[in-house]
Amino acid sequence: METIHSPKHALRASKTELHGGELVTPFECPERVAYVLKAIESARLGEVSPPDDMGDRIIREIHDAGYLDFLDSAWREWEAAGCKGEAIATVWPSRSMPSTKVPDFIEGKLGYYCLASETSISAGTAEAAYAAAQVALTGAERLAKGARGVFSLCRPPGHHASRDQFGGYCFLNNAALAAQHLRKSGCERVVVLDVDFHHGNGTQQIFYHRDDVMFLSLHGDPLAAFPHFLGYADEHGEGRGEGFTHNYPLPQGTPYERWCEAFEDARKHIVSYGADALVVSLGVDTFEKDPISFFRLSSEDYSDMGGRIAGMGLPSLFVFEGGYAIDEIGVNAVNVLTGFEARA
Ligand code: SP5
Ligand code: ZN
Repeated sequence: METIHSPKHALRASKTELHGGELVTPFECPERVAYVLKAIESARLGEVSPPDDMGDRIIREIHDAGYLDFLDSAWREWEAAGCKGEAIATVWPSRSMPSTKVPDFIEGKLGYYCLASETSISAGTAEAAYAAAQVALTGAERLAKGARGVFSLCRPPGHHASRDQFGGYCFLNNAALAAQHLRKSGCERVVVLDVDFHHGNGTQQIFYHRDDVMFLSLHGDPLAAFPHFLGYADEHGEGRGEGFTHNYPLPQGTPYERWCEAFEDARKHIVSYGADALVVSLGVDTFEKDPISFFRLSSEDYSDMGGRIAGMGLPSLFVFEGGYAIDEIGVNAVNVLTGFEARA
């Protein structure tokens, strides 16, 4: 299987994450990609190629223009305001302050365009996010040209980024961009299956009113897990999108057998939808040793997961999302891909 990868991911090297009331070194760090590349090599998965520059046409279809301008200028404006640390949102429009105005000052803009304050904006963040988007779009293009399986090794991840908000370590929604590119390249129906531990709130929001992209997510119950405010089982889509969103919130300690029950239900929806292509938001933070999550998958389970995904018989693009148990992140991600190839 071909991997698409850009060294520009390293431009995203934030020093701070707000975690348990402390500013810690982010879980979502550049070393994650180094470990995955090492595992790709050891497993002889296949060629690692740079992305093509696919431009910003699809990015502008998925994301809000004001939000994209904000991402481009946020770090500059933050520094110009004399701030010493990294850019962290501190105040939001909310139930009791429901203004929809976009403030002029960076502090207000951050609140407007941010959905979770653990994620700091630092120098180079926008450039890295743009490179990750190109990695996703290039993977989608390979699939559109006939590849059976491709791995877009995106970093920073994307599935928490909505049309106009960043957070959850995500800035541009790589999986949504890939799905949209597939739609514009001749696929009538595309499925995004999100197997990251966290609910893919951004992807769900982006496609919530559409029937041409089905979204399904298996994740830690938002009552207990980030992002808390989306991802419940009663969210099914709206308007034309009614019936094209499916959520599987799962409890603390979920073992692989229980995860598979949810997967098999999701598989039925995917097969009856009659999709032309599948985008997998591949996070491996479902791993038993993940430091911020609470499922109990083992490294071997990921090989089986890849086989089950291949069993759906769809051209599949794997878009990398989360996974923070650094020592095993590479083996776990690559197990999904080799498991897929063994059954494809
Ligand atoms: C892409 C992705 O996986 N993003 C995840 C973002 C999660 N950020 C907030 C996590 C809060 C975790 N609190 C867990 C406490 C564990 N003791
Ligand atoms: Zn995650």
